[in-house]
Amino acid sequence: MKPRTKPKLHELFRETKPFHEGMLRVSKLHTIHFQEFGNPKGKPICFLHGGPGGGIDPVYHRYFDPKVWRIVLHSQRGCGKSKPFSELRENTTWNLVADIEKLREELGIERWVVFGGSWGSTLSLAYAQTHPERVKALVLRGIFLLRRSELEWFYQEGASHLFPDAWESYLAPIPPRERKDMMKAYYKRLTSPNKKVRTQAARAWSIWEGSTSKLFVDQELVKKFGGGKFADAFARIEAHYFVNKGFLKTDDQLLRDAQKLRKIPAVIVQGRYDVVCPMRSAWDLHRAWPEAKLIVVNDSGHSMSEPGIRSALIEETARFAKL
Ligand code: STX
Repeated sequence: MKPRTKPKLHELFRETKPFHEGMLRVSKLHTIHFQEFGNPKGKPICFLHGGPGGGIDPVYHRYFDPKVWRIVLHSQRGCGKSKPFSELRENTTWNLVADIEKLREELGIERWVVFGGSWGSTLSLAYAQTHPERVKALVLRGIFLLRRSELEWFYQEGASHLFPDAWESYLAPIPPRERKDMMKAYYKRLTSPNKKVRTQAARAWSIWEGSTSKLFVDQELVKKFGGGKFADAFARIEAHYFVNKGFLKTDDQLLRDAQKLRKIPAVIVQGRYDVVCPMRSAWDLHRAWPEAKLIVVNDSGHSMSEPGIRSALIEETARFAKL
């Protein structure tokens, strides 16, 4: 781990309009929405959003210099403008990995840098471990390996000790007798035919994550997470992936398969006070894959918008522009 003696602050790049946008049919059921920003002749970079179920946001392209990069974003199955919205059928990690390949081929891109935080880091690892020859470099933030211990920390007990106030609202929709397995109890409600039950559960689940994502609670973020439409896909898709153990073969699959990545240049950006995806996972990944440079941002939590995280991501991504 390299100590960051004097971290520099970097501002986001200016907002630009996409030069290409479309819908790509990836199965009989699913069509995904994608956008391309920046320089059509630039270096391709694939942005993988979080959740799963978070969708793309207008701020995401602003982490990349539009003169240098051809920035490709898409909303994964069931979220953002992808259709059908909030759909859980045919929605697994390996479906999403296959979709990334379909999008790459559709756009005529040979190899690209892959950038992902939180669930985006999980999906980046799964993609790069399946198609290492397609990945020039990896920029990973807020590492999430989807291990049982990580899920329990955030959804069952752990983070509850740091945010007992927000935790009360997360517990509220679940009766005490069902609280032994919160993910299961939430999944049941999130897939309920009763719309009121589903909406109430989606809001509470999403607000819990929105309340804990930053070092200082950001009411705007909490509001966004509690918004009806966003919350529905975010909560349902997350809970679906988590009760299904991320569709991984073993608990430590993504960590063990890190050895497949050892020739790929990589950087891990991790907030020291990340409560959603605690640093333990970034550390374990760095131990399994010492070639990946670990940057610990000492004054940050989970969100990519934290000034220290944003700055490190901008600085480190720029280094990969020569590849
Ligand atoms: N989920 C963490 C995650 O991937 C356990 C995540 N948290 N917030 C987000 O993603 C968005 C900012 C994309 C909504």
